[in-house]
Amino acid sequence: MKKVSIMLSALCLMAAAPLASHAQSSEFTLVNKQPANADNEPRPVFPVPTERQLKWNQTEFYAFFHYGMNTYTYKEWGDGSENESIFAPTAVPNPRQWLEAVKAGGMRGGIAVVKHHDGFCLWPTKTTKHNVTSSSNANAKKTNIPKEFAAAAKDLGMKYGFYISPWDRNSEYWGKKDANGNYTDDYAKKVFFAQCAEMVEYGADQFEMWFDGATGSNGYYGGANETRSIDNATRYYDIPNLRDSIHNACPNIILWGTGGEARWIGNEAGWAGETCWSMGDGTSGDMNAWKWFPGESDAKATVGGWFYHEGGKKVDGNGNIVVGNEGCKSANELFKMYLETVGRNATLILNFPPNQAGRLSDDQVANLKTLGEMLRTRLGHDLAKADGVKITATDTRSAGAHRTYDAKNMIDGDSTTYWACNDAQNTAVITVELPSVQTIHYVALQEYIQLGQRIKGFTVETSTDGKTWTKKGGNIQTTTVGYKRIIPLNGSTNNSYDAGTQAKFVKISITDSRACPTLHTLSIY
Ligand code: FUL
Repeated sequence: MKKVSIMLSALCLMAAAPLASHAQSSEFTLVNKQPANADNEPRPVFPVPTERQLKWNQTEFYAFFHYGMNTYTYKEWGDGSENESIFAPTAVPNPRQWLEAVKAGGMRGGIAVVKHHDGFCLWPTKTTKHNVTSSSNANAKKTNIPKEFAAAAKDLGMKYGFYISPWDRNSEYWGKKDANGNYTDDYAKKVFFAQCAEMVEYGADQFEMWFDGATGSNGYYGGANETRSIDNATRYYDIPNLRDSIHNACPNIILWGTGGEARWIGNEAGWAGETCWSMGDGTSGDMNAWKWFPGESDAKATVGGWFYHEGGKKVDGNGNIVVGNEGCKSANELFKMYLETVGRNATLILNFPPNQAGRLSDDQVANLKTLGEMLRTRLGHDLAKADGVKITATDTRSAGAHRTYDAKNMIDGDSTTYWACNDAQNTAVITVELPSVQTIHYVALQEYIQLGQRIKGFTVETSTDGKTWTKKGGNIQTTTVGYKRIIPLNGSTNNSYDAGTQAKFVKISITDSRACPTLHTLSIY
């Protein structure tokens, strides 16, 4: 394995370089020198995504795997005092089986929890004894989740990343203060940075590192058994430095949540707002926010907790084990979540918890197969890409030296070519003509977000003859598009796959946009 390390010392060299002296910069004037625009590309509407945010968005649908100490204690949050031998897998955990199952479910990657709030590390870390090697169980000693997970993902051609809980209820250093009442940096330096660096060693091609936002409560804390909290997670974990270091080692990684590069969608129920900007916060974002901050929806594919609790057992508020709910949500429910997240300009990270044998249960695997088939049947065959399809737009930007902005760029299967209007043209009508009347269920649109998220309003209509048009999408707000928007033509995400609509023509009218609209893909299913 190529050793990639985060060099803490290098961070010290990042102090601001001295600025050029004013005496030398007398030629500095406010002349607006725009670079030549030979391709006549539209000017970006800021903010725009970074290259790594763009790549991350393309992952769209990926899995979460909550596995660890809690799998054996029936808890959702361990307090960090758990004896390591409680972690006793009945077989060596098999991350390859997890990834194969979610791949069949239509997912492009996954994120494995390698340390939850209880601080127990699912790899042989040098940072704490509270890890797999300290368990007396033979299968635990052979466990190395990040290593096996990364290897399997690479082999299966999937994206991968890790969840490392910043909050650590086992560590003596977490939330510790010095004699003056100031937080020490021991936890950030000795534990958290070091653990992130160990993760980085498992692969430079990770796509996301997941830092949740929990900021403390009671815990073991090295035996102190007290309540601790922190006041500012970004400062306490020194996130700006950590982020730069990780980016240096893993150029395509984005740091989720506390890491500041993608946002929580505001609920764990698997839905984003029908209006959803990649800026701002929460379910809908904010068109006027300054920073590109795309939404990710974290949701559970099972009823019950994030962790698998054999037999539905869970620990109640009094510390007693009771039998709760467990089992899979139906594939239909998961498909609805997909429409309401991936179909609304967010990504979906869907949790599948491995059991005490370190495997996904047979019912989860079967459910994933059903979901994968549903996705392939319903959204796997784009009718707009068939031979003989015609597409026109009421406005087409003038071509540049190496680029055209023709409507056909939306159906060429190439996400680097796009249709755009001329400047100051914020509305347009796009019409697609299929070779014959067909049964259709969904229309999907994708903006060329490299130039910013622009579209503020659109409508979808269909026709069999190109003369009589019917508005589609029911009462769904057809406002934003963003990275991807999928409109069920019957207006229901709940029961979107009915007998369908008969149509030869599909018309998209863009009714409002922050600047001339762009679209790289229009799909019909
Ligand atoms: C939260 C945690 O507190 C939960 O246990 C779970 O891991 C969820 C995905 O993130 O912040």
